Amino acid sequence: MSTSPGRRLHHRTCTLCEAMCGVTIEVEAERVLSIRGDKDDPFSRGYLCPKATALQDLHEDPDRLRHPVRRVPGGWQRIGWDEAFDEVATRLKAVQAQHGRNAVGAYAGNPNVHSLGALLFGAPFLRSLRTRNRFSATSVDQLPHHLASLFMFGHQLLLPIPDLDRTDLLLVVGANPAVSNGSLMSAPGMPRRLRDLRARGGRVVVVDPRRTETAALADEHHFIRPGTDVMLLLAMLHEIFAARLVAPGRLEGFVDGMATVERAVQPFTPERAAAITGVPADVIRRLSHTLATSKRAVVYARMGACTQAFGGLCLWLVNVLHVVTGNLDREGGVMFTRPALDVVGLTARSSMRGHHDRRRSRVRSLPEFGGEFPVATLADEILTPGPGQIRALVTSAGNPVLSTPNGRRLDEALASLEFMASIDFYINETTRHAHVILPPTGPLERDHYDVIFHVLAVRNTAKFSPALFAPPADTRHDWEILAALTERMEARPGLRGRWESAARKAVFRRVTPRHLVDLGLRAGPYGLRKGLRAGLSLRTLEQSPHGLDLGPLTPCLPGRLLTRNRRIQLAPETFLNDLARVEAHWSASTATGDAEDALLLIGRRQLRSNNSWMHNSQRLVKGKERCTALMHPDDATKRGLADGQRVRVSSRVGSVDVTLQVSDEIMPGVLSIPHGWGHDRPGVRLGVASRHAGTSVNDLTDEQALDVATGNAVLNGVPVRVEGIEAPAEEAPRGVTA
Ligand SMILES: Nc1nc2c(c(=O)[nH]1)N[C@H]1C(S)=C(S)[C@@H](COP(=O)(O)OP(=O)(O)OC[C@H]3O[C@@H](n4cnc5c(=O)[nH]c(N)nc54)[C@H](O)[C@@H]3O)O[C@H]1N2
Ligand SMILES: Nc1nc2c(c(=O)[nH]1)N[C@H]1C(S)=C(S)[C@@H](COP(=O)(O)OP(=O)(O)OC[C@H]3O[C@@H](n4cnc5c(=O)[nH]c(N)nc54)[C@H](O)[C@@H]3O)O[C@H]1N2
Ligand code: SF4
Ligand SMILES: [Mo]
Repeated sequence: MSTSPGRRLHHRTCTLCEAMCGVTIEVEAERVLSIRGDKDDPFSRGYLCPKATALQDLHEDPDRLRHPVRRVPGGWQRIGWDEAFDEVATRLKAVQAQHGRNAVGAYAGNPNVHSLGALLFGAPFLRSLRTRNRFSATSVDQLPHHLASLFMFGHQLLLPIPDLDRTDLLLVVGANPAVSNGSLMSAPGMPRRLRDLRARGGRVVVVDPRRTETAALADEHHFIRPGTDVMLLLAMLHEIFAARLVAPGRLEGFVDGMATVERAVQPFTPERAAAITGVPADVIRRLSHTLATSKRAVVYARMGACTQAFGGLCLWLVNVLHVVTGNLDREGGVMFTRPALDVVGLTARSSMRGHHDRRRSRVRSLPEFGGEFPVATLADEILTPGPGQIRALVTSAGNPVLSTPNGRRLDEALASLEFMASIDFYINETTRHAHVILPPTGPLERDHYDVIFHVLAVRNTAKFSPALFAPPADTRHDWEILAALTERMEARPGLRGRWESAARKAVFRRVTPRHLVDLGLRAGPYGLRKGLRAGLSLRTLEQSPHGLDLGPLTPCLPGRLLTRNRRIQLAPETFLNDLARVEAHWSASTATGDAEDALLLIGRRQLRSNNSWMHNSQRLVKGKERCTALMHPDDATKRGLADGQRVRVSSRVGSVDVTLQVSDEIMPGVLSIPHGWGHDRPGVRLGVASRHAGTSVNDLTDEQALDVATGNAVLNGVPVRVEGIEAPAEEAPRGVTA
């Protein structure tokens, strides 16, 4: 692509979701002229979704903070960086001096993983807080995936990644990659990849309570009652054992627990599963046989399967299915990546391998995972008096008021804190409670390398994105903010303390994210130490601005296993023991029956929305109203409700008013509302988002509902009731909000 004089082209990776699309940005001076898909990016090959252009909106957004602010009566006051850092550290230390270390809590949100600086400098900062009260978005997201990997393969990041481009069968359970563009499966251009899969004779089967955008690209779709996937997966295993279809192949040489699993799944027949899931027994049998007899097959389970009451069991069973059918570590099955910066290798002997249930949370006695407690109990820890109560909080790149269950209660809890600081560039539903906000530079103003998402990608590639724009005067990157706070939190009085902090300062001044990426690349599997040929370093990577292709995934077991005996653990105790809960759950709910008028609430991601924080882009929110409740026509008729009317949806924890959308794409008995909306709270400074406020589905989700085995939140399958709050409109008003 050529460009006229004065204009230049810049290539980088889009950091908004996990797909890692290559973008080509045309700029003139400090102005973005266009954002296009980079055809020369070996991974995304020109694909882009509509969110990429919002990188420009984010860059130019007048609501985005560039300087620290302090909350004062009636508004916010700009303050200097040093003053802000000093105030945060002093206030946190004062709270700890008075109430103990654990009186300070921390919450880390999703974009931390998309920011190189935040990812690399977040851990030392958290350590400097010396608190047990750590929380993150992991426990409203992928926690069960990590736990299953930790127990079965020995490292929380040894996540089996679908070999999407070579498989013959893709069974999608509770994921909508056509919209989300894949998660724990970075694969830009999902619609094309799914079409290619079918064009080469493969099949795509979707199991989902909604006929999704992914289902529209699939061969088959089956409705499943929310929260019942565990039964489906158990029955599939039952059938595979019963029909003697077990064929682990070469895996057999390093698998422990096969007989235990066979015994464990014995009681779960397809007939029993059919009654609970709504998926007919003959379909369950057929899917099991197809999976076991396909040459190369993948079961891909994501948010719908893991943010439910048996999320841990579901992700365990998915791994087991891959092992018993021989699809783990096989081309066209699921494999482990060989990333240029190999976080798994680098942390194999550290506590970052992962751990679980080393301690319990104070109020509800919930297990930690990786040193974090379930975020569903954050409000409890703030609101419940006693030693260890959280009285001050630091949030970083997170919006838990909109993203965690019973967000309304957390909203109230945050208002009661003695002190709160947020590292974030928006004043949103969460950060409006902060006393000090420290805004980092935006995504176009900093260097980027995907430390995590290359580990999760369907192909081994590597790409370094230098900053497009120099950061404006007197702004700070995420990592500079974190380093400055760490320095101050670690500072101790006395001569020795001063010496230590000078040493720390010297280190932080020299070590930048660039250095760390360079070190990581050199130490990695393609690094310099491999023979005499020039290997990968930051410099060689920078010579390939579109990114480097390092080839397809390749088998690597048993060599890469990190379990104690270097064998796959097919039957971890935590999961085996949890099967009793499955039995108890369904015998109890058959006995009592679900409340007659209850619907089961599920979520719904949307192409032009990104969790809670991209609604301030006019081009993403324009058009018809998106935050609607989807209901099946039969359920609407039963309640005398019509498309387009306002309804009140209530759960145990609260109620919200929302516009009804009647459609047979949703299963009868199920209601779907997207998350991340609800921008009409006082004090929020998001001009565009507030005009398209919507309502927060997490004012309905229940913080008491948890996958207790793992600590993950239940965001899908929440019982709700729906009633009309006004007469059906003559003409549906939906679509006039733009
Ligand atoms: N456009 C867009 N892309 C995104 C995001 C975004 O907000 N917007 N967010 C990013 C993030 S942080 C993540 S984690 C990923 C998530 O990526 P995905 O997991 O692919 O996204 P979801 O749309 O949440 O998909 C969950 C699916 O599960 C279904 N479901 C709900 N309950 C059940 C159930 O009980 N059983 C079954 N079988 N299915 C169920 C839902 O109908 C939905 O289709 O997406 C990422 N990409
Ligand atoms: N009901 C329901 N709830 C859900 C989900 C669901 O499917 N259903 N999905 C869950 C999932 S998968 C996720 S990942 C979570 C997300 O939950 P969170 O991570 O808590 O929330 P986000 O909406 O991603 O908010 C991100 C925040 O980071 C800020 N930010 C963006 N970029 C940067 C940056 O580079 N640096 C800093 N410091 N800040 C930045 C934004 O301004 C915003 O305030 O939501 C979860 N909640
Ligand atoms: S799918 Fe969209 S948001 Fe995700 S990386 Fe690609 S362009 Fe960015
Ligand atoms: Mo997520």
